[in-house]
Amino acid sequence: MITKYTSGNPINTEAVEEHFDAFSTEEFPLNHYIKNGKFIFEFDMQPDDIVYGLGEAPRGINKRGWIYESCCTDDPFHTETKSSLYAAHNFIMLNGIRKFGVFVDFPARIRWDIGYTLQNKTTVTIEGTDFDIYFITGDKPIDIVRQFRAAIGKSYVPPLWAFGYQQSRWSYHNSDAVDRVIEKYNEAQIPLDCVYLDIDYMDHYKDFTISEEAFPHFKEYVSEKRRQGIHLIPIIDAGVKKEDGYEIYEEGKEKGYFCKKADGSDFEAGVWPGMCCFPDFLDPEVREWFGGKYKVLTDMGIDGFWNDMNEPALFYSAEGIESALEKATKLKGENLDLSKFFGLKDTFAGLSNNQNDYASMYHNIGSKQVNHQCVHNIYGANMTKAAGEYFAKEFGEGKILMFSRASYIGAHRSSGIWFGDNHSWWSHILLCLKMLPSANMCGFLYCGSDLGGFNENATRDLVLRFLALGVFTPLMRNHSALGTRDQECYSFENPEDFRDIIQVRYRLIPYLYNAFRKASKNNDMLFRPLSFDYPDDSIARECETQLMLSEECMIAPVYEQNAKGRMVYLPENMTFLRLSGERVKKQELERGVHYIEVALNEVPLFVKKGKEVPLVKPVMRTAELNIL
Ligand code: MIG
Repeated sequence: MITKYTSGNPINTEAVEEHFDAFSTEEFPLNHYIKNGKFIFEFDMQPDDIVYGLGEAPRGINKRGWIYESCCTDDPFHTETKSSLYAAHNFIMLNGIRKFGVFVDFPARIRWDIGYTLQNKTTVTIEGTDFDIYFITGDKPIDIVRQFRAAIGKSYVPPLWAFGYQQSRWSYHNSDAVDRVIEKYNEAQIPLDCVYLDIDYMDHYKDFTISEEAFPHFKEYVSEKRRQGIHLIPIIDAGVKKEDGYEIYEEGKEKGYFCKKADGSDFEAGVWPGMCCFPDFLDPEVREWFGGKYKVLTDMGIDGFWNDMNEPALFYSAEGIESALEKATKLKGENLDLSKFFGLKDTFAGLSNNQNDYASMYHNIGSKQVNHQCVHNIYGANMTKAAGEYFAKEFGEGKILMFSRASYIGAHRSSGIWFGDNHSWWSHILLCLKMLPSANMCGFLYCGSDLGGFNENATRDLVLRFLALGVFTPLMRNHSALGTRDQECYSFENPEDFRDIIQVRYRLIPYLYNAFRKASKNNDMLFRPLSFDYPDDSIARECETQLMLSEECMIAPVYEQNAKGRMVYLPENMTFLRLSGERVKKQELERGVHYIEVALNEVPLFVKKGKEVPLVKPVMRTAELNIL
């Protein structure tokens, strides 16, 4: 059962679709109080209780033992000591003798102290008093998730080809570079469906423009690639370059579509193109305008997008630079002692994503000026909604691939997400695994990490192991940062090993796509923690390195370097499959702990007794799969 409680005058985030009559928060069943204008609620936990939730967030599947913050943040260091990533997914669930879920529908900051200050207490601080809060009860965790998911509406389903293997890098600078990627994949006979265009395809990083020099005759080029079975997926950034004569900027300025400063002038901050203005996506008219701009690219045959920098990321503001330079000038010629030196360093480092800049940005909501900090966490979601609304109107559901970096619950209806700028670290294989079920609880089914890791240099074995997990993630994309070691499969010795892994993906696509659609239709999770399925099994309850996949499978990727395999726990008897290219090795394993060997070119998969997973012949493009 779901009960809604309303406090004050909440901003409508459109996260929840279903209608509920609201009660006053005075009746909210968890202990709560208001302090310094913040609404605080808390609950006790038994030592063995699990707390799930928060979607795309650092640390474990069990969120206990840390403070998290809902605050969409462009932070490329996903270390375990961070409190936020790019998303605000305000849903948590207690699983113990008591079971309940809580969704806090509030677009500004929330602090989740889940057993950090006091081991057995969760304290949630909502930074305001205007919000809706939903309290969800059920017998089992999955019941709670299904009810919540039914309330927030069906998850986005991408086209089938979005389940193909995708290659990205910041950046393939021109059409020759893109052609080379496709050729190399063809040469190595490694399947591929998409190649990504990062910011350099644009003319001076201006949204909805194409650099003529880098991609001459873009429309013809796109259709030529399509004839080769390849979809090109361009990036769209939230900031619009401030430049006289640039149509989008001129229109936005004239119609007053950009976020404002307190004095009514356009808010500006520096991002890739230099000074930018930021469309006020919270205004439906602005969404319609900006969403319609995607037509520039869909008219050229583009049918997939990734929306970036929409937390929004702000590198600097003119005011910030000015005061930093002033500070630096004052220090000129001085003996910089420790505090002065580090103060100076911090001043410059602190220019990006600075709270003072967010605080000077305003939105227009129903003709009221609302400070950005009050709605920060729905900005990116509304950028994505702008595009989603346009695509749905123009093409119908499920035709366009789209995923976003920033998100809020509700955006799961129109788009997927990717988990942003991770690192080529072994620990980030597990971070990806742990975010999958958490994101699924919040409605985000189409998701995945930058396979092989975005920042820093990857090793061959890391990319292979990462891909072996990526075989199962709906978004299977290898992406890496400018300046890092080449990370395409053919860049390493023995590309056949990579082919073996990626072919397994193509063998599984009909199964995975079907499981995905079922999960969307039934408000189900594609990935579940083992504790969902084996509630009385204490080892399963603790397991954070394996997941249940749909109704049939369990996955357990190898996540350590130089390991020939890993320990795995089977909560019941299962068939262990080692899949590699078209080869399948089968082994029956009993319930219990096993050491399994997995070669670098193998994908481990566990199938429950009495269940079947169909495998098809691998192909080079999803279009050859002959399904649907
Ligand atoms: O500040 O467009 O997360 O995937 O390659 C970096 C360049 C901006 C961040 C994205 C990343 C992308 C990169 N972008």
